[in-house]
Amino acid sequence: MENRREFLKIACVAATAAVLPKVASASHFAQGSVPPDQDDISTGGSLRAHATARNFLVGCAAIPQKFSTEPPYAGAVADQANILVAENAMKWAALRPAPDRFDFHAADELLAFTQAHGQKLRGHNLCWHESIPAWFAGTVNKDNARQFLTQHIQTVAGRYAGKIHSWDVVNEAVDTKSGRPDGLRKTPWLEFLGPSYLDLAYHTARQADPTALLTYNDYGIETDSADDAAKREQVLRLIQGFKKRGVPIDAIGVQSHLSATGPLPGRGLRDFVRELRRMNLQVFVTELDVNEQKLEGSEQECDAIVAKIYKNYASMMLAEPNVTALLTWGITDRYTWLNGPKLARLDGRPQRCLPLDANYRPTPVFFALRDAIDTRRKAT
Ligand code: 9MR
Repeated sequence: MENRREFLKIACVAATAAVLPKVASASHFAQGSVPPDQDDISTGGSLRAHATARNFLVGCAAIPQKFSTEPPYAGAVADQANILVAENAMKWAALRPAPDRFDFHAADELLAFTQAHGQKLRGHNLCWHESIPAWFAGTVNKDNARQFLTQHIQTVAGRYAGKIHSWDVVNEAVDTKSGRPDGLRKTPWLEFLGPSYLDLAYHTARQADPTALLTYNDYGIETDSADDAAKREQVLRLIQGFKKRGVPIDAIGVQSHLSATGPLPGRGLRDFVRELRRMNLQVFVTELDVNEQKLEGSEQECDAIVAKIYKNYASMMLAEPNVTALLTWGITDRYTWLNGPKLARLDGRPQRCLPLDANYRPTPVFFALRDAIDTRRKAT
């Protein structure tokens, strides 16, 4: 195993050097030092190096199955991130092939990768209404739901205890359109266990891994639209309830799936982040990307608009001291859910929504993000 890892490490660096002539390998900056002219990418300057020099966490969602089959992918993920999260490998659907069986293969591979490359790892997620295995519907019910939820959290969070930066314990539990006064989403967990399933999940996670930062992660809370403002309010109420009841919560994940043609984040989110700071909570930008599906214009024009949204958004968030991590939902346009069947651009061009394009070359998003990271004060 050790040899394989060593080989992978070397292969990754070599592949990256070959494919990414403009972006230097993170190994050049292993000590966190940044080259003198950070704007000259021909002399290096990965997102990782810039973030590390500022004690900031930058990273992306990763697909561990690609590490061994696609060295440039592994190289990019190693070079650009000091924190990773599994795009899918730690979800119930991936970990639970059968009610009585766990499969940690891909999740373990991701952990090994982060350890080999000196990166942190986020856990995503322990409790969600999506990505549930097919057997769930016919197996989990009112009588055994508590047992299933606690056993899952104990087993998964327990297995990785001490090795995870933060766990998205519950994902997307709020739905202001559910018609419920408490704004909770109607999910199987709510149906079987009532609202207390949330407290149960967080208490169980804390017990299973006392060192991971316990996070509540949600979307639709970013912009100044009335819908997003209402959902922020509801999330805040949920978190205030946690605090009041002594439920362990350390951070909020703001997913940040933005739209180039929709409302944009602004003062509402900034005030929300500040309110969370007063409550002693960290904030992570957990799944940043910009959907340009309906954006008209040439590739260059669209790139510029998308990059500007990244720059403004990341700069706004990084100006808040309790925002301590930013992850994009993928590293390369080659693998993004936004190029999936329902979200592809209407004109048939691929979306260019991530720091590296489909051939692992830096896009304007890369530079926008790096500039935003540079607005954070350097660690001394
Ligand atoms: O990008 C993920 C996609 O590959 C999966 O099919 C999908 C369902 O598990 O989840 C996507 O990631 C979602 C994340 O887990 C939670 N927030 C929204 C993300 C995009 O849908």
